[in-house]
Amino acid sequence: MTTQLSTQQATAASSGRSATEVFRKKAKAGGDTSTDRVSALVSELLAAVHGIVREHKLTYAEYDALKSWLIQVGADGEWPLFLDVFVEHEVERVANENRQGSKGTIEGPYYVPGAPVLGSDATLPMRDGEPGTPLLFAGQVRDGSGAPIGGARIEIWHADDGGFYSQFAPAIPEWNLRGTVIADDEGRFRIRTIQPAPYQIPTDGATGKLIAAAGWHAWRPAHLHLKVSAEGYELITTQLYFRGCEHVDSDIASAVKPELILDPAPAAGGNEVTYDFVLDPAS
Ligand code: MBD
Ligand code: FE
Repeated sequence: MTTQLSTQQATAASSGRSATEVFRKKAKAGGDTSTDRVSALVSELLAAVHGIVREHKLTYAEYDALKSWLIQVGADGEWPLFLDVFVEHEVERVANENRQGSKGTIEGPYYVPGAPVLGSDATLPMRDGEPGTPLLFAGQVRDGSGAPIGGARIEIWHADDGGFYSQFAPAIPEWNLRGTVIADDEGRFRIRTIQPAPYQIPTDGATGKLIAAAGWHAWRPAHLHLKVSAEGYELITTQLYFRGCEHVDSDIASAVKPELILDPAPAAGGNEVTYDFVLDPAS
């Protein structure tokens, strides 16, 4: 259960500001996009907008509402959240369409590099009496021929039993439910954690207000985030979901794929599930 205090304090402004700061640290503006490509991409985006204006006879009141909303997305620090929820899934599909190994999906706004390094038989950092159903998540990392990849890195991060991420909601220890697990010589890992709760887009920020105005729901199904990597292989960014869990068929971020749904089995003292990763050779 989440306390009333942390529910009230996990505001759009607190999570959005952190997500914007984290993104600025990793992003290099500009990249290597040529002038021609910038011109083509921006022209087509604007032409699509103009087409919608004509087709729906957009009013000045609606145009002003759009302007206010765009200004508010920035003020709330919600560009990472908005874009990762509504756009990243298509970028990920295109980027990984030729992948042979395990499926990936979107990264989302709440990854932080540098989580504590743990051995192959790991318990994620968590608070005394961390609420939630215990989960043992185990598996093996292999290449396309089935050979184990010893020493593979499994970075894992996920929300707590209230749906909150450490570093993006107040009063949670810095690396809570985040770790960098190093697989053993046979590529195997065992990770003890708790099952995350579904994630609700903050209702007090620009993204949540848009969702409410459109009459949509604001939920992502419960999920584990992972980055799996090894020297000489392509890194996979992925998420795993839980069969039968709420919103698994209606993710607001459109990031669920059938291959990414786990079937945990009840065991003594919690749930257990296995999942193996297959990495492509580095290109
Ligand atoms: C999340 O937890 C998430 O994973 C994504 C993609 C967007 C918003 C919140
Ligand atoms: Fe998430």
